Parts: sequence; C-alpha cells; structure tokens
Amino acid sequence: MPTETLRVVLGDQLSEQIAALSDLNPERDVVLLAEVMGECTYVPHHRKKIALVLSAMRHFAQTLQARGVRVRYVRLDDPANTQTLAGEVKRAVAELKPAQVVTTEPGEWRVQQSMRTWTSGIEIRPDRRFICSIADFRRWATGRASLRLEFFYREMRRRTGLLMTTDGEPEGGRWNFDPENRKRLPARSVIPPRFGIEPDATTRAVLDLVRARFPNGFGDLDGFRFPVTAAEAAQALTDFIAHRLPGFGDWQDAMRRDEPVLFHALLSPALNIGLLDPLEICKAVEAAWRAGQVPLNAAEGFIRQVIGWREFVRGVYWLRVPRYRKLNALNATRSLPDFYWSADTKMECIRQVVTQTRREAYAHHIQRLMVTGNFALLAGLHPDAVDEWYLSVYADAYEWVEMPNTRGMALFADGGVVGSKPYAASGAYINRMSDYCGACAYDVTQSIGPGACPFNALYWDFIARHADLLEGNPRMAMPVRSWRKMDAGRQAALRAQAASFLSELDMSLPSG
Ligand code: FAD
Ligand code: DLZ
Ligand code: SF4
Repeated sequence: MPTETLRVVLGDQLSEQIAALSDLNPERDVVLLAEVMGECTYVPHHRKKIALVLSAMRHFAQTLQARGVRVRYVRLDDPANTQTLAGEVKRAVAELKPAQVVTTEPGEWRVQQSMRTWTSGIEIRPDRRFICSIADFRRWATGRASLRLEFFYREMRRRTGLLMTTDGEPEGGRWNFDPENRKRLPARSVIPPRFGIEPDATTRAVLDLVRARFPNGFGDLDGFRFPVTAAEAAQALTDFIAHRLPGFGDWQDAMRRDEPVLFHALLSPALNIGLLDPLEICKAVEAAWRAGQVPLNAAEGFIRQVIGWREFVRGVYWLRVPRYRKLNALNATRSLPDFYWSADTKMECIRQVVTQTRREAYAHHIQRLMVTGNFALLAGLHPDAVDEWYLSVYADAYEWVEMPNTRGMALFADGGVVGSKPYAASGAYINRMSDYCGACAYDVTQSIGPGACPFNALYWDFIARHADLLEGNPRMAMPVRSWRKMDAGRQAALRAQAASFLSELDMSLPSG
C-alpha cells in the first residue's frame, strides 16, 4: 500500500499523544523511529542515557506495532543506517515516497535547525506536551522588565486550576510553601526504598549494544532500572506518591552520602522522553493531597517544580535561543577539571555527586545546583564546558531544560534571566544541608590554611571578583557589604587562598 504520510518521532517524543501522531492512519501511514550515532554522540552521553532512549524507542515501536501501526524502525547496527536523523528521513522519503512528512518540534535548537532541511514541505507541529506553548510564553514575557518564576507559576496555577479553591484562591492561603522546604535531614531519618524496573529482554539487548558500541563511554551500565514504557513510568509515579512524596517538601534540599534519591521523584528521565504527561503527574499529586495522603507543602513544592520551573525554563530557552547558548555574563574562562568525569578529588561533596552521577546518570536538584553547579560558578568554569557536562551526564538532559538550568540558574551566565541572583554558597551551606563535610579531608569551618574547605575562600573570591556587578543586586548586596567591611588582611588571605587553589586546579587541567 502506498504511504500517505511519513510520521517522524524522535527519541524524546515517545507518547502516543505526540502531535505528529494525532491524525495517524494506521493502514496508510508509516511511523519512522531511527536509532542514529549522530544523536548518540553529539555530546559524550552517559551510557545509561543512551540505553534509556534506545530501549524506550524500541518499546514504543513495539506498542505501536501491536496496535497495527506500520513502523519503520531503524536500528543502530543496521548496515544501511546513515547514522543521522536527516539521512534517515531522506532515505525513508526516497524509498516510501510519502505524500507528506510530518513531525513534532524538537527539544533542541540544534535539531530544529536541521529539521527544516530534512525534506521539502515538512510539517513541524508544535509540541503539545507542555502546559504553556512557546507562543503563550512569548506573549507572557512580552513587555515585562524581568521574567520571574513566581509570577509565571501563579499564572500556571490559575490556568490549570491545580491546588486552587473554588473561589480562585491558592489552597492553604499561600502560593508557595518554599520556606518550609529547606529542612536538614535528621541523621536517623529512614530513607524510603528506591523504585526500579528490572530490565526485560529488549532492554538487555540494548544494554549489550551500548556496551559494545561505547566501550569507553562515560558512566556505568550496571544497575539500569529506569522505566522504559508508559506503563512502567506510571508504576514509578505511583511508587513516588506512596513512599517519597510525603517527605518531598520538608527534605527537598537535603543531601546524604550514598543516598542519591532520598525523597525525590526520579521521574524526569521518563517525563522528558514522553512516557509521562506533566499535567497528569500533577493531577495525581494533587489528588493525593486532597485524599489526605501527603502534606500541602509537599504537593505544592512538587507541582511548582513541574508546572512552574519546568515550563518556565522551556519558555526562556525558546525565547532566547540561539543567543542564549553563547551567554557568559561573568566572563568565566576556566576549563572543566577532570574530576567532573573521574570523581578523583578530595572534596567529598563533589566526589559524592560525581560518583553517583557516573553510577546513576542522576543527581537531584540541590546536588546539581549547590555542589557541582556552585563549584563551577565560584571557580569560574566556562559555561560552554559546564553545559556540555550537564547535557552529557544526566539521563534527563535535553538542551531546552538543561541549558537554562545550567547557564542561567547555576552559572548566572545569562545575567539574571532565569534566577534573580547567583546561587553562590560557601561550605557552610553544603554542611547545613548534607552529611558530606563530616567525611571530607577538608575542614568546613576553616577558610584559610592547607586543610580549609575550598568552597569558603572561593566564595569570598567570587564576591570580590564580581562585587561591582553584584552590589546592584538587592539579593547580593549583603555579602558584598560584608566583603567590603572585612579587614584588609583577611581579604588578602582569602584571595591568596583562592588563588593558590585555582592555580593548582589550572596546573591539573589538560593544556589547550
Ligand atoms: P524532583 O526533585 O522530584 O522534581 C520533580 C520534577 O520537577 C522533576 O522530575 C522535573 O521534571 C521538575 N523539575 C524540578 N526542578 C526543575 C527545574 N529546575 N527545571 C526543570 N524541571 C524541574 N532537569 C531536567 O529535567 N533535565 C536537565 O537536563 C536538567 N539539568 C539541570 C542542570 C542544573 C545545573 C540544575 C541546577 C538543574 C537541572 N535540572 C534538569 C532540574 C532538576 O535538577 C531536575 O529536573 C531534577 O533533579 C530531576 O529529578 P527528579 O525527577 O527526582 O526531580
Ligand atoms: C538522546 C538521544 C539519543 C541518545 N539517541 C537518539 C536516537 O538514536 N534517535 C533519536 O531519534 N533520538 C535520540 N535521542 C534524542 C534526541 O537527541 C532528541 O530528540 C533531540 O536532542 C531533540 O531533543
Ligand atoms: Fe565540600 Fe568543603 Fe564540605 Fe569538603 S568541607 S564536603 S569540600 S563543602
């Protein structure tokens, strides 16, 4: 039968509701899914991330085929594979001669640019998996002096009706319970068990393939437990709501050695490839609160991340890209230290987060922001290198969400578009929110001397380097004032301590 429409679905669009499939005719149309080296290597992805995407693609194709849909599935090891998305679309068009080609807008500017050249007349449909469309965000942003999450979030609450009273007021009388969500985790707290899915035959075949094709790639393949189908992701959501959501609010910012997940959802890898729907997740969380199963600060905190931050950063990305990809407001130039890959450092906080990242392709938000992100900010690592690292190492990383979080929130390289201030912190913050410092070779209470925590002198050095820029920011004025009031001898000692640490770091960096 001749092909009416070729429908191209990318590896992070694995939803039967995806726009490209909305008017699918199973008898006349063909759905194209292509495993290609181009997408597996544009950054040195964690091997678990590659395995997740390829396994989920294979499962999605099986689901469509079981419904009678004609699927053209190109495997990575197919000898005819051109190994690029563009090449596979062109090859399918040449062989199937479809009357039209339809796809859904991608999550990365890089792919959007290429997509337009795939074939003439290609129809690129808006991605309706988000609550706020790109056009709506643009309208919301137009004319605003600054874009602030809090106001955007309130709009999303009103639009979705989530956690709203029938009178249109926020449940609990407040929009935001964040001040309640910064508790230190007591040492004896019991951590809920982790959830994971045992790999099936399809996933095991993909793991073998990835092991063979990427023998020296970053990250462990052992212990792969990600959900790879919509049904498995739904189980992961149910498990989160039952076991971890009740503590999510209180201990959202806490970190503990050898405990990667704590009270977090670990849903972003499945969510970002289409196995879960953001609004459905939030409705399930709201229902748990209405049923009295979880406190309001937990439900609100979680919903804010999904309908607030997640939608907000996507809006910022598409509003500001491609210029956003080059922003470097603090003129940071340093190369990425090797310990971001090897975990070979005496700094226990970084060693913990990088070791966990290598093993799990996952770290929770505060680990990303206040440990590896904070170090990158304080040490002045170049945003391009830091971006590439975050885009590579996490199973949930796609540029639309990774870049505003990294370049914007963590590095302040956008000068304050995503966040209203740099999230710079000394060792005291890490000590308050974790048990890392107790196991560290450095002393978190010291700022000067051979055993002093590097974060302390780096923090003051950062404030000193950027004092002129930061003093105009009401949220940074206090540390700048404290720095300026500090005794000149102490200032000099702190800056010398930071300079010595950074020069040692530079000597350990590969040249060029
Ligand atoms: P939870 O803490 O349980 O939160 C629930 C959900 O809220 C997440 O699944 C996620 O979908 C959403 N969410 C929470 N915070 C954010 C946020 N700041 N931006 C967008 N969504 C959010 N998230 C990604 O999905 N992909 C990335 O590549 C990514 N890179 C990041 C890089 C840096 C430097 C930082 C600071 C944050 C980054 N984040 C990224 C945001 C956040 O860290 C992850 O979404 C979160 O850790 C995912 O784990 P979880 O599902 O357990 O989330
Ligand atoms: C991340 C990824 C990987 C590792 N492999 C593929 C692939 O083989 N085929 C595919 O269609 N998509 C893959 N992806 C996801 C794409 O990189 C993603 O769709 C773009 O980055 C746009 O967000
Ligand atoms: Fe990190 Fe400093 Fe604490 Fe060591 S003492 S774990 S380097 S914050």
